[in-house]
Amino acid sequence: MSFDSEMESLNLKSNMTLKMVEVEGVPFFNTIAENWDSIWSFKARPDDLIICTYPKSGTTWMQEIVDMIQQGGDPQKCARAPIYTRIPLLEMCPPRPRSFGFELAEAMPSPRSIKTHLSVQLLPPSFWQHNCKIIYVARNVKDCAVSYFYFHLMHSYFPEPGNWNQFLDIFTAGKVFWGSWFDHVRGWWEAKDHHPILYLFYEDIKEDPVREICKIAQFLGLELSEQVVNQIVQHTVFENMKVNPWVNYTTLSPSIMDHTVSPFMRKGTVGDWKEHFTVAQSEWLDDICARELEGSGLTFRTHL
Ligand code: PPS
Repeated sequence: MSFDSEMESLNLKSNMTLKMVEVEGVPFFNTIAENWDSIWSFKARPDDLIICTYPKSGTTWMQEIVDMIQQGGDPQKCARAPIYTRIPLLEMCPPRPRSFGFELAEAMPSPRSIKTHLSVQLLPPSFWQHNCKIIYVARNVKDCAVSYFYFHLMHSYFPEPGNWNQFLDIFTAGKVFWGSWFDHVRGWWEAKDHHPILYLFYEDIKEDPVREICKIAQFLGLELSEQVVNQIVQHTVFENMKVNPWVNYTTLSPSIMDHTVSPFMRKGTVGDWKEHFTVAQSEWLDDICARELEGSGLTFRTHL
């Protein structure tokens, strides 16, 4: 089946479903492709902080951790706006009248934190020119795929994912929005040798949030007391984020995200993939992963 006919076979869920158009070989929402010149020419500032991930890798978790660190562990200050306004997704171009991510970012006072899912070669050059700090979070491919599958079901901009087997094929081939997981995690891993990039793993944060929060604070040049670290851990633990409207996306219209189909804060665990993968699918993806990441030194944990 050709790429185009495969895409057509992904049924449009509603009149809000966005089309898939490639930018430099990476599939995006058509609205992102149409506004690519504005995204690519985005003007960074030297004190910008980028939070970068492949979709469904713990972005929102990292956004709230970073904001809590910057607000000295005060949850009231983090309740000033929903997470997607406090730390906008740079390349997001939702249907009007909603603002585009780069417009929100342009209007923000410094210092700004900005979210992106762009792969390394597509990050606007101004961020490299200004040597902006970047926090990258990677999550193992199996849990990431499962989380992305459910996100397709509940988010109206995404097409119907088909059944799990069909989605896994498309995901593994990189024919999903924001492209190949393998290229993404590997590209950013290699970039960290030349730029100020703190490369973190979802599984590590889950295992020892205190350790990882201290790493982040150090990277940001901030000192936190033990008490503040513990407040941040408590505030950002999955069970609390799940019921926090400032981070759980329930403030978006249900016509965009339908949490009754699958909540944004779904499981928040390492190893949920075991409920979805057959043994054959798991071994198949292990082989692809080993091949795609060969020689990079990059390894992932799929259980704790
Ligand atoms: S997005 O849409 O790409 O920005 O999504 P993203 O935030 O990257 O990923 C969503 C998944 O992260 C889980 N999540 C968390 N896990 C552990 N702890 C906390 N605090 C937390 N917050 C969000 C969320 O539940 C999604 O994963 P799944 O596996 O679907 O539950």
